[in-house]
Amino acid sequence: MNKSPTTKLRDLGAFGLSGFTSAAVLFAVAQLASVFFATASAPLVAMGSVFIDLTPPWLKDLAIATFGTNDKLALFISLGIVAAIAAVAVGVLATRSFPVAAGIIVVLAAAIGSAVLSRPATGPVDLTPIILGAVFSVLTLRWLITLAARARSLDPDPGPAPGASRRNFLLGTTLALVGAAVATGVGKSLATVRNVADSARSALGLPAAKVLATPPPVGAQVEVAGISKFITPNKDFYRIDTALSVPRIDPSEWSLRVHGMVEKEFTMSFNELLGEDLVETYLTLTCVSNPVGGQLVGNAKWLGYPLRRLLERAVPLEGADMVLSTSIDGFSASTPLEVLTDERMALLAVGMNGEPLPLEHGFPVRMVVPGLYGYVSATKWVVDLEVTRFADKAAYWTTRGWAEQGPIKLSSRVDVPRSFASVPAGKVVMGGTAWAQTKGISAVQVQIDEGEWKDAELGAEASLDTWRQWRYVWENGESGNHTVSVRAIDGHGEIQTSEKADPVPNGSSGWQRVQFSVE
Ligand SMILES: Nc1nc2c(c(=O)[nH]1)N[C@H]1C(S)=C(S)[C@@H](COP(=O)(O)O)O[C@H]1N2
Ligand SMILES: [Mo]
Repeated sequence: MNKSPTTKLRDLGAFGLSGFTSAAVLFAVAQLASVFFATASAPLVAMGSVFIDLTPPWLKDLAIATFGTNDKLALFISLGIVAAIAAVAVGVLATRSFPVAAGIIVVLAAAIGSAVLSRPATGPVDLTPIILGAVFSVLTLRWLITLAARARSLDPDPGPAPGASRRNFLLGTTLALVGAAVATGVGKSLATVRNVADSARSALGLPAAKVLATPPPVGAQVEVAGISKFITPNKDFYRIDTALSVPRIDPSEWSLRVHGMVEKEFTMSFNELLGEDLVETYLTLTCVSNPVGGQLVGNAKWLGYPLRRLLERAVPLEGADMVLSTSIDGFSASTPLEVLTDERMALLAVGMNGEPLPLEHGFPVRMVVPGLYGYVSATKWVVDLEVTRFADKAAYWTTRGWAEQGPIKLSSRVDVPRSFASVPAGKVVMGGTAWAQTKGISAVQVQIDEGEWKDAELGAEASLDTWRQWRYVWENGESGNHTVSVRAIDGHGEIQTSEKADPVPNGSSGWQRVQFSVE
């Protein structure tokens, strides 16, 4: 018996839909079950995390350049698309042989299972969600394939009413898809309810600092319409990390282990940490992936315990030159021991802008270190400090092609005018920011078109570790297209280099040049 092409297509569609639906069931069931296990027991989280760990630096950079801080959403969507295509293929394959299709689901589930097991802080019990997901998925596929076969237009034994069996198939598919959606929704709400970190954070009252930060002087915030805020609100603070799902740490269960090349190993609880003499400091954090003119930089008031004090207590041994800090989800950073013990205010931070750290910025405890890019210093959700040597250990990004040392490069940025902005003729007010943590900014200069470099006015200096805003008024903006370039001079008199460099391997450089037009 020969089938018409449309009938064949419709059959294929039905089987593809069965495959898609059973994959949706797999993810939904596993997602729901994962609420009761480690975060990384959820298939998408586990797969995504493995993918991120395998991402070469150029691809990470491209992802950030293309999607900015939506890079994680983009990853989830791509994973979803790949999974959907695979699922449709499995469904079509099931027409030939159900055991082979089921076998493929089992193999894929096993691969996801090994991704789950490869995450730090997961164990064999965390395989439960994917096992449940796979079982439900195979059962769903079996059921829908049977319904689809009955509904096949030219089935040798179509049963009494082919119309009715087609309806049954559609009903079954709808039921399974709705079930999957409900399971996902319930999983989401349960995860919120069970989020101990969230409730602990809301309940937490941070102690006052023993040493208060001097408030930024009046005039640190430069008044130019459209300029960035001198203090970045927590909700606007850039977020960069490898954590696909934000670690949820109950502070009462948090502890920090300090060990390695030290005379006295010790472990500190959250309450002990809060009992120490805490200090406040304003500090501008910067990401090594920040392109020239980029937004991966933010300035906040931090509350914490000086890492210097913590390390004094441990007494590092002769020959140690690095501290490897590790987070609960396996990220690590290697920071020169020297930097953590010299006079700068490197902190084990618990507070950000007067609040406990937001979950996505490291609750309950992270590091912040003046003068170093985040990837070599600012470990969020930190649980372990090992005093060691660069010769013996390597950190997360160092093993992925980024530089072992990451001092922040002297940089400046134009906030106003925005690229390709069109401004009224006459007085053109420009502004932006510049940073050289630990050295400070002594001057910012701007150049309009190919003109002379002119000094901008500087905002008041809050500290050497914070950025400094600038303002420049171009008195007679003439109609037409123009460019403005900016460069900074640090507190030691060094001029920002014009030499262009990409973020990989140790930070971007070059002068930002913005094109705009005067009406
Ligand atoms: N646990 C953990 N900490 C981390 C990272 C990470 O991926 N995981 N990324 C680092 C990087 S690259 C930067 S730039 C800063 C960013 O801190 P923020 O997200 O609070 O701005 O966190 C650092 N700390
Ligand atoms: Mo970063």
